[in-house]
Amino acid sequence: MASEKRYWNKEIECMPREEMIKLQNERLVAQVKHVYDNVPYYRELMKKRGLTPDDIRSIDDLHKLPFLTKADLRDAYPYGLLAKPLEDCVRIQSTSGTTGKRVVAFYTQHDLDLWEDCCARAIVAAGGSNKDVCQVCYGYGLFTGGPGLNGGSHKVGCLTLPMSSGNTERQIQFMMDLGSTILCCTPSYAAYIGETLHDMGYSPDDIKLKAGIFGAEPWTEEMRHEIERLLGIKAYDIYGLTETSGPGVSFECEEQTGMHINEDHFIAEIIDPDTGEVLPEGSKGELVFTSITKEAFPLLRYRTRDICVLTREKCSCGRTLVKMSKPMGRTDDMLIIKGVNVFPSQIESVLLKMSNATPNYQIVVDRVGTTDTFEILVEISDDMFSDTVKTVEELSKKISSDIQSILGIRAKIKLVEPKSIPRSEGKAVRVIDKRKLV
Ligand code: DLL
Repeated sequence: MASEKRYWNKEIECMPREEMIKLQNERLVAQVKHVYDNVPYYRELMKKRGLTPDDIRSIDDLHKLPFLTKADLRDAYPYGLLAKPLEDCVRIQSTSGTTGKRVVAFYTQHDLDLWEDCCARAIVAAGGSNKDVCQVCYGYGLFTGGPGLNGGSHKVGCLTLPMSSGNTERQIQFMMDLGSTILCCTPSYAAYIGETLHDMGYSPDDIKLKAGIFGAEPWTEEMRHEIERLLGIKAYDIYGLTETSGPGVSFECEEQTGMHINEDHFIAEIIDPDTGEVLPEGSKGELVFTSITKEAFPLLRYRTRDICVLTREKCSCGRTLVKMSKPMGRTDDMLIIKGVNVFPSQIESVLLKMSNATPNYQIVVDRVGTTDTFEILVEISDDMFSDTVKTVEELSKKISSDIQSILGIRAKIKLVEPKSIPRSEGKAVRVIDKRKLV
């Protein structure tokens, strides 16, 4: 199965480079005109730069356009960036942000269709077909995860289980009764489902799952291996954000070395987050997307704040679509502790290398006087829990020294009982920052 070539839309996914550029040029020119004519907010941004749609003739002119940021989306909330009359819009989705104004994205029927098509590509790349039973445990509702994968699964013709998240034992029961073969959820929830399966006395041999499509939060290669082991599946990454429709902006193929971006819908750039300068292929920087097919909520040069690398190296799957690395952090959720930049994924990689620690952790940052405190709660495994104090102390020291060697700062490690860190049914809460830095 793994070596089979699997495409939802082979013509697009394997399109020769020159043809893709031609398609992108045509779509970009039309999209800039559409936005200029219909979105006064963006028209003003362009005017400030002395630009009209005639100045954008191909993707070589893309760099001339102003960036759009989350602050713009908040400014224009709720209808200010809408590019179609309300009567043409059929859906909204929204970010999970709990502070300030939410980001609201709008869809015409055409937009929903394209979005679901992108998700269908991801499902097929993970081995899905109309013979599959696809269990969708991303949240449904305003969050894009459930509706996006649900729509993609329908398109592919899978028998779709719209479970949403939560009630994990019932998830497993359904998985067994209905013979689910594909699981879609956040990686942290996938790991939790895997743990619960084992706690219920089952093994991967008792279920029919073969693949999982996991995204919406950062996860490491080590976490992938752990999920693959717990559930006996191949775990595929999927990326997207509400602003660009939701999941399916990019997806992993069987090579599992980065996510192919659906370039017929999104033009990707990597920029220096400080200067805004476009960086050459292979550089690490902030990912910027221009959506060239969306009707209701098209975004030109939208700054995602996700840090990653793009590569056009030939992929053994045959797809010619550019690949993005896993996001390596964000320009905004990066923690600065004692002056050092800390990405939670760095801590996760350390923990996953320890046989007696679990990937369930929580970073607690606080400030006493002017000094930051940095504590990491780490759940130990069941086996370790019954071990001697000495072995537990040794594990704590090992984690502490590995973290210090990676980050250059000391963290206080607090080993806690198995299952004592609250589990998440959506995105895991990895960081508790009590410093009130803003
Ligand atoms: O998380 C959309 C989504 C749903 C993607 C289901 C994949 C699967 P938002 O809630 O708007 O949308 O959050 C978007 O989540 O900018 C990234 O920082 C992060 N993110 C999304 N996918 C991944 C991933 C959805 N595969 C923000 N790896 C993005 C790492 C991811 N981070």
